[in-house]
Parts: sequence; C-alpha cells; structure tokens
Amino acid sequence: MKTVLVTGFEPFDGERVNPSALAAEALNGREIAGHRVTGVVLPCVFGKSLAMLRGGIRCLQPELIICAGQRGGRAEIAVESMAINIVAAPIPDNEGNQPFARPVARTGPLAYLSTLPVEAIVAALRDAKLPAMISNCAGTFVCNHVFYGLMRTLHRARPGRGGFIHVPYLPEQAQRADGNPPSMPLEEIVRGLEIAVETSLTAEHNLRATVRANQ
Ligand code: PCA
Repeated sequence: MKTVLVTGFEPFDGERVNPSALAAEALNGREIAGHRVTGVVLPCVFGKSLAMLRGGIRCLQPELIICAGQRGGRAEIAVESMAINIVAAPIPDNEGNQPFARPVARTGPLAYLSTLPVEAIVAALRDAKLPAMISNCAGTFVCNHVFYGLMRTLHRARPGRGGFIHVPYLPEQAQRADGNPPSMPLEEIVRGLEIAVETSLTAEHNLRATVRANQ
C-alpha cells in the first residue's frame, strides 16, 4: 500500500505536550483513501528535525507529506501557503540553539510554495465545520525551517505533494496565567489533519473560487 507521511513536533518552550505530535501519533497506521499513514514526531531542534524528516522520506518514499506544528494563539487550523528562506528564532529550540537572521539554505530561493491543494483543504475543513484558514507565513522558527527544507527536497529530488499545517493549542494548554488563548480539542485536530490528507490525495484542483466565496 502507498504511504503518506504525517509529522508532528515534540513539545517545546516549556510545554508538556504538542498537539501536532499527539495528532501524528493518533494518525499513525490509519488508512486514508487507500494509503497507509506513517506518523512521526520530529525533535524541535534546527537541523536534526530536517535530517529526521529527510530520513523518513528516503525510507518511506511517501506519496504525500504533511508536516504539522503547534501555533499557539490561533483559533484556526492554518494551512500554510509558503515557506520562506529565513531563520530568526524568537526562542531557543530544544537544544538551546537560537539562530538569527540566517537563510535556511544559503543558495536556495527566497520562498517555496506549498504543493498541497491549500484552498481545497481549507474548503473541506470548513465543510466539516472546523475553523480553518490559509496562512501566508509559517513563522521563522523550527516549523518554517522544516517546511522550507521539505519543499526544497520535493523541488530538487522528488516532485510530489507536500506542505505544512499549523494547529491550535489543546484546551489543557490554554489554561494559562497569561491569558486564555483559543484552543481546539485533539479529536478535531486529528480529524482536521485526516481531512487534509484525504483532500490532498483526492483533490484534482485547488478550489480557489470556493474559498474566496466563503470568506
Ligand atoms: N511549532 C513551532 C516549532 C515546533 C512547533 O510545533 C513553530 O511554529 O515553529
């Protein structure tokens, strides 16, 4: 059976959980649209995360790769449209690295566009009554670094569908001393990523017009 790779990240910035890791673990082994999902948790460390992702791609040869990460403070599942060639870490990664004002790849282009059907995924998520949006910036921390590295690998070595999705905090993470940010139950995050996988495997076109009409 053909494979889909879904990745999440380990907890970072003092959190005890990362919803993207729990969702990748929940999807591991599931069959979606005739494909078997392999869920992998990446370290929240510059360099190592990308090396592990590339190792997974080499070994699994997946048809589709969706990387996910946590973006605290947002209410929506955010389907990222592009990865940018810059690293500017606002906080240290899990090994204390805090690179700043560096390119992800010295000789790479300024940006890569996601090859997921971004608009079609957002439309499918909204049809399923899940809050969803297109995001045009995945930040400048480890998620964007992995997203850029993924798109560079796909661009250079093996064209295919791949991209990045940010997910909100879990309700338990939103009980904080410094406010009450939006959150989403794990079941909805898992369902959202499942819909993203299914849409990416089945959508022939990017439904730009549909999403515009919904906004
Ligand atoms: N979110 C961070 C890194 C790991 C994660 O889940 C980010 O948005 O860069």
